[in-house]
Amino acid sequence: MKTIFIFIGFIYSVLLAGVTSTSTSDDMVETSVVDNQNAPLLAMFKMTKVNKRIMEYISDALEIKMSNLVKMKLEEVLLSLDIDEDVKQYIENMKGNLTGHIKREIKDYFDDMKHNSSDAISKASRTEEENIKKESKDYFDDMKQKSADAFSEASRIAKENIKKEVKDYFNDMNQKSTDAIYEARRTAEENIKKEIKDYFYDMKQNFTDAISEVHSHRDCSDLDREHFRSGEYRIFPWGRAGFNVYCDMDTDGGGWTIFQRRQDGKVDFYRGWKEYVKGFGDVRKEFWLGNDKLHDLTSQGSYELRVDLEDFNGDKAYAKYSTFNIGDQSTNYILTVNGYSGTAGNALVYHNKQAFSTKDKDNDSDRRNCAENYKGAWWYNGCHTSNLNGLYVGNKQDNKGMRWNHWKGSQSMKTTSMMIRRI
Ligand SMILES: [Ca+2]
Repeated sequence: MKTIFIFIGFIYSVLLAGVTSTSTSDDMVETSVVDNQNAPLLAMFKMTKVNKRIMEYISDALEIKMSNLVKMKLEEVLLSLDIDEDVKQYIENMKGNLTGHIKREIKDYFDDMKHNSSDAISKASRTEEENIKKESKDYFDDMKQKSADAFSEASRIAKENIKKEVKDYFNDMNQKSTDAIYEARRTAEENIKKEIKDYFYDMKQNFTDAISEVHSHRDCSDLDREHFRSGEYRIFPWGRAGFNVYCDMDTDGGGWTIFQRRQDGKVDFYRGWKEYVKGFGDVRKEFWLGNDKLHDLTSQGSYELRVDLEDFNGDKAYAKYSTFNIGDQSTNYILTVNGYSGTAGNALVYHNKQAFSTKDKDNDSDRRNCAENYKGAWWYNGCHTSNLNGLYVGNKQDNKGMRWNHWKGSQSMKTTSMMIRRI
């Protein structure tokens, strides 16, 4: 048993002291051991000589015993170290240190991070700004270019449109001009036609005048009735200085020289002696040719008279006298009329052999001033059965009007004409 303890002591001392073993020779082992009196011993073992059985026994026992011993001894050591407090303290210290360190490190880290970040951000910002600036510039350059292009394109399109509009405008203008020119030309043509017509009419008139002059037409009856139409012509009674008259070349065979016409009341017929002697109005419209002319004309030969009447109902009638003559001024233009025929009745016979009277020269056979009473100028007797130079009173019955008693009584006429033709 004592040997076993020696071995145990030997193993234990090896464990605790870390004693080195040294090989001497062959299988001889020399090692220091401590006995149970704590005396150091030096033991020499010849391992080949240890009984194999002992070796096994020792091995098993050692294993069990060592295991238990180590366990026990470690627990004792751990208990003796008062490990709880120490570890706690250590951990606390470590924790404190670590916390501070970690805090510092974290702060540093974040400071660093922040700094780096700031720098990064700053740098990034600067870069970004640069980039943005550049991009903006590029963008605006691009926009500018695009705008320029767009503007250029717009300008081109606008130009095209303007060109087209101008073209259209000019086409339109051209069309309008053409139309205007056409219209102007048409109007001009019409005017020219009219002017030519008027010109030829005047030429004809002048020609007629010339012919008249050459042939010394004494009145309208001298005009060639096959070649001359109704109109104004110059005649030369007695070969004296001529005057213009209106020739009716249509009615009743034509060749009639008209000396009185009324048609619308535009000319005042209530006039004095001198005017009736000289004549007034327009031979193409309303007029009295004049007593002197009537005398000159009717003294050239034998004349017939035709009186045409129309009332406001459109009724027409005529009175024709195969003898008609007007005396000279010394007779006060005395009327000679005979040989009635026609449809209007003989309303002049009552005035046969009567002098001409005006409001200012009473040559009638009545104690009254017939011209003044009946507002006319006529060969009044006492006073009248016809009054064709009376007032233009319109469609009504009035003895002061243009009446032809034997046809419509006191009804005033709408139109009248008196004309002569040499027989
Ligand atoms: Ca009288």
